[in-house]
Amino acid sequence: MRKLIAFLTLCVLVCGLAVPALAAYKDEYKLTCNVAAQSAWGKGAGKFAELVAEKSGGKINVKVYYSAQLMAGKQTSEFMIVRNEAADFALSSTINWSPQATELNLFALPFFISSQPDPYKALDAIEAGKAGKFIADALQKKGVTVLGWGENGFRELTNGVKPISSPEDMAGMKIRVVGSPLYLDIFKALGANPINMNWGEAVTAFQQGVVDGQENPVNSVILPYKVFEFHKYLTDWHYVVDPLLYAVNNRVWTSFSSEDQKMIMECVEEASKYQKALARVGLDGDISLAYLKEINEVPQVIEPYKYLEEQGMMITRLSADQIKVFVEKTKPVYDTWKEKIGKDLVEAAEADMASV
Ligand code: X2X
Repeated sequence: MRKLIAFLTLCVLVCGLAVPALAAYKDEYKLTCNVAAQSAWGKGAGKFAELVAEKSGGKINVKVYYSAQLMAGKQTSEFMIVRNEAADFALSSTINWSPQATELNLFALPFFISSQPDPYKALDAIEAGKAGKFIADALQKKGVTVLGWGENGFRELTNGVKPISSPEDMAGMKIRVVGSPLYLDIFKALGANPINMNWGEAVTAFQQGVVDGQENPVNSVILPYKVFEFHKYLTDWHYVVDPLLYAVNNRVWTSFSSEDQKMIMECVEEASKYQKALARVGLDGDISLAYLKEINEVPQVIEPYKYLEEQGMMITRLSADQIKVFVEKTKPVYDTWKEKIGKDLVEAAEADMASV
């Protein structure tokens, strides 16, 4: 009997030690992505998976599930999926995770970041600064580790009815938005009729004229999804920005060796630089174009607005006075949401932006 116990104890010890090492790595790591592979966003997800496969010598296999496959189209449940490990990794929009992580609404405070002298620099400063760390800490407490930032982009308004240069032009207009309370509040404050809809159904809704308009970034969404085929008018108002997060489930992250964690971080850094450049090309002067030239990844369209005009779109560029009217109309929403997001975070972001 003693021998048996000794033998069993030995088995438990040996297995106990051996199991984590054997079971640590999965055959496939699922990465969730809300959009299609051909978008700037989708390409950033694909690049990350490619780099990890290459740098790990095939040991770590990240498979990208595009177009919201892992969440049956319901984009605002994506955070739960990563938290519950139904997905291991994500390249996700801050909007889609904002219902579960209030801090992420920071980027959707109307005209908060776009009112800075250089909105791209301001955004980078937030991501790299105190506010970015605050957000990463908050997400980690909820079960998800932020590895780096990507970008969907500043969101512009398109519609199929008429040019919009003032809130009055939007009166009663049905505008598709993500199911995020802050977006609903903004469009209600502007007098429009916001309709909450998943992106997976939105393009059909544009085609069928179920809604009059929508808002999304030019390079990441309006171009690859050919929104110009349904909407002739674009208002270039940059009212909010949508950063992306390269993220991983906490348990999955700690299951990697420290060397592999380091390697994965390097992949995120490289993929994120490439992805952000695709999201910004033609919108940030020559900065992103120069980088894409350097890495030999210049996309077909490098002047997005010129391209959209060639497709028959009419672009409305707002003057400072016209923007002011939108800012004033949305001020009550800004004030309410500053409280909800937390003054500390908003003030940290202000300090980060002031540092550039
Ligand atoms: O649904 C959208 O508008 C999109 C594609 O931009 C996001 O996933 C936030």
